[in-house]
Amino acid sequence: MESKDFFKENGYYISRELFSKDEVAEIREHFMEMRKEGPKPGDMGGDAAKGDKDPLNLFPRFINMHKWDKKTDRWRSDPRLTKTAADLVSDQVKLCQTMLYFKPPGARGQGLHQDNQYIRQFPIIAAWIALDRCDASNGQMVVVPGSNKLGILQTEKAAPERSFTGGQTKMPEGANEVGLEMEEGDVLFFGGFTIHGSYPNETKDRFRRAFIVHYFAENTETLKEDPLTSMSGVKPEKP
Ligand SMILES: O=C(O)CCC(=O)C(=O)O
Repeated sequence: MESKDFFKENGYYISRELFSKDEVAEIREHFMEMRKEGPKPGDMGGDAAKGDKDPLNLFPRFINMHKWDKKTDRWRSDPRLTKTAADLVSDQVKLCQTMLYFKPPGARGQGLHQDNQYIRQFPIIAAWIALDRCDASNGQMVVVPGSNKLGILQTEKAAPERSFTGGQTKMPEGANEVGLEMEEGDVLFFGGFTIHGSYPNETKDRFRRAFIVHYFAENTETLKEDPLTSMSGVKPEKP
């Protein structure tokens, strides 16, 4: 099946080996060095009350690094990402946000959700670049194929021992979760209505790092704020 048809049907598409091992190593090392520099604007993930028992306190997620990091600013507009994203949404794309998930050994995942439960403009599309091999043991990405056709869904609280974010999608009946095995340099593209997320990294020694760029289509529509379908309406459970 053509990439575009696959994306339309399933809500995601993996472009294998889009980045070389050397490129991935450069991106990975750049962000590991940057993490050592200390706190950055928008850091998120750890539970401060747990101290060094929560690995995400040492490796919180970066967000919008392009605002203060020149390399991110360059990488986010790599034509391999923007052209594929534009082709899949059948429109030009423009930047929405950049993120870097470190997901160290023992880290919690992120409750399954639709990105449009956070970002209220659509269409959006994510390019999720694997910086490590990802499989079930280190908390690979999980998607619900076909959920892209369901529109915006209801939210609910996520389990704090499994998810570093407070909310998740209320799973529709019959939803079939599929774990995606990826190698470093593979890129997963997924749309804003596609249910996706990840479970904890159960390994003792393998990171599951990802560099993520979200794009808006050039032409978007707005979803009204609605406490039932928006993550801002979810009051997280205390861990
Ligand atoms: O990397 C993950 O575990 C989740 C990422 C995600 O939800 C996203 O990029 O929108």
